[in-house]
Amino acid sequence: MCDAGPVTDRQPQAAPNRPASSAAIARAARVIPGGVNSPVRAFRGVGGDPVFIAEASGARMTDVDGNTYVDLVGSWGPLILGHAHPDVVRALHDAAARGTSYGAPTLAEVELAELIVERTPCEMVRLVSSGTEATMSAVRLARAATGRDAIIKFAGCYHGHADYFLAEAGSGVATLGHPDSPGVPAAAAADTIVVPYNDLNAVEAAFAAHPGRIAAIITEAQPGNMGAVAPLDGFNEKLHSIARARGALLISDEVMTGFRVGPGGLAAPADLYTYGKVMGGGLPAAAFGGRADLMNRISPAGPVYQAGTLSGNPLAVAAGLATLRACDAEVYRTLDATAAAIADLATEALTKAGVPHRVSAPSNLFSVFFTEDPVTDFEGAKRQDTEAYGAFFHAMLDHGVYLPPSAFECWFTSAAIDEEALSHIEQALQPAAEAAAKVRS
Ligand code: KE4
Repeated sequence: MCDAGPVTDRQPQAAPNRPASSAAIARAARVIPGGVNSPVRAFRGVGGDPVFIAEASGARMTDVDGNTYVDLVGSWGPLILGHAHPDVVRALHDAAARGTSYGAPTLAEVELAELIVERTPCEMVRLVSSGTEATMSAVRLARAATGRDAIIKFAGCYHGHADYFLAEAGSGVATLGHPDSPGVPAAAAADTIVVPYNDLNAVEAAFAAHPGRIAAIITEAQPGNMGAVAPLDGFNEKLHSIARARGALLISDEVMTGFRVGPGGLAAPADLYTYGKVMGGGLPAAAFGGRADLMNRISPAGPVYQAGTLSGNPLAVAAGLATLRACDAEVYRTLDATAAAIADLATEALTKAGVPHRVSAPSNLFSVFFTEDPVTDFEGAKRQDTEAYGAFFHAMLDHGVYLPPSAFECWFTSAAIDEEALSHIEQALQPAAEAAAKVRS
C-alpha cells in the first residue's frame, strides 16, 4: 500500500448526471459515424454514452456538464505532462503567431528529428502525422528493403488501421491472415501472418512455413492494446535474432511506449522503430526511423515513396519539442511512482471487495485484468471479465476518475497527477471495486 498522502475533505461525487453529453452524442451521431472520430471513444467496450470534454488542465478534464475527472487516459498517451502544460501552450502560441504550416522544411522539424535520434536507437527518422502512417511506412520500407511481401504480427497487438494490420489469425498458427474488418481486401490480409504474442515457436513456425517470403516482424515493444502485457524475458531480443537469421527485419512499434516508459522508450534492439503520441504533445505528430542504410531508401533520398502534407507541421513540432524537452528525470520518476501507487491502490480496493483481478504493470504503462490468471497473450486477455470492468469503469467515472473505456487498453499516468489527485483516485476505487463485485455476484 503506498502512502497516498493526506485524505482531502473532497468527497467522491455522487453519480453526476450528464444531460449535455447525452444531447451531444445524439447530435454528433447525426453527422459523424457513432458520434466519434475514433471508435474507442464511444464507450462501446463499457456501455453507456461517452462524456464530451469541454476543457482540461493538469491532471483533470471537465465535461460539458461541468463534471471534472482525474484523467488516466491522457488522450491515449500524448499528455504525459498533463493537460495545457504552460511550456506547451506557450510554444504553440509562439509557433501559431509565425504561421501554422508552410509545406516547406523548417529548422524546428530538424531539431525534433535530432532529438529523437539522440534519445532513441534511430540513426535517421521521417516525421509523419499519425502512428498508423508511421507503422504502414515502416512496413513498406521493410518490404522494399527485403523484396518480400509477408509480415508477421501478433494477435492483440494494434499498429493502426492500415489494411494489412486489420487481419486476424488464420486457422493454423502459421497460416496467412484474413480480414477482420469489412473493406479489407482478402489479398491485403493474405500477406499478414498473425501469431500468438510471447510465442517464439509460432514465429519460427511461420518462417518455416513461408521460407523467403517474410519481410518483417512487427511488434509492440510492450503491448498495450490488449491491456498491458509484458514481453517474456528476452522476447524482443530473440525476435530480432530470429528476424536477422531469416533475412527479415524487426519493426518495434513504440507509438505507445516511446518517450513514455523512459526518455527513449523501451529501445529494444530492432531494425526500424515507430513513434507517436508523446512526441506530439497532443498534436498530430509521429515518426518512423532506424538504421540509416534503410531510411536512406525513403524518397527523395531513395525510391520508396512516402509523403504527407502536414508531416513535420510547425505547431505539432513545437508541441512535441516542448513536451520532450520538459520530460526530464523527475518526470519519469513521477510517472513510475504514480503508476505504482495507483496499481497498489487498485489491488488493495479490488482485493478488499473480493474481486478476482490481476494488475499487469511491466512499466508505468499498466492495466488491471479482471481475471486471476496470468495474462501473457491475447487469449489470456480475452478471458477477463469485461462486464465487471464495465461496472468498475462507470463507478470510477461517476466518482470523478476517467479510465480507458475498454478493458483492452492501458491506464496512462501523467506528471500532473499529484497527491490530491491520487487521494481522489483512492477514494473512488473502493465504491468502484464494490460495483465490480456486485456484477460478479
Ligand atoms: P494512430 O494512428 O491512432 O495515431 O496510432 C496507431 C497506433 C500504432 N501503434 C500503437 C502501438 C498504438 O497504440 C496505436 C494507437 N493506439 C490507440 C490506443 N490504444 C489509439 C486510440 C484510438 O484509436 O483512438
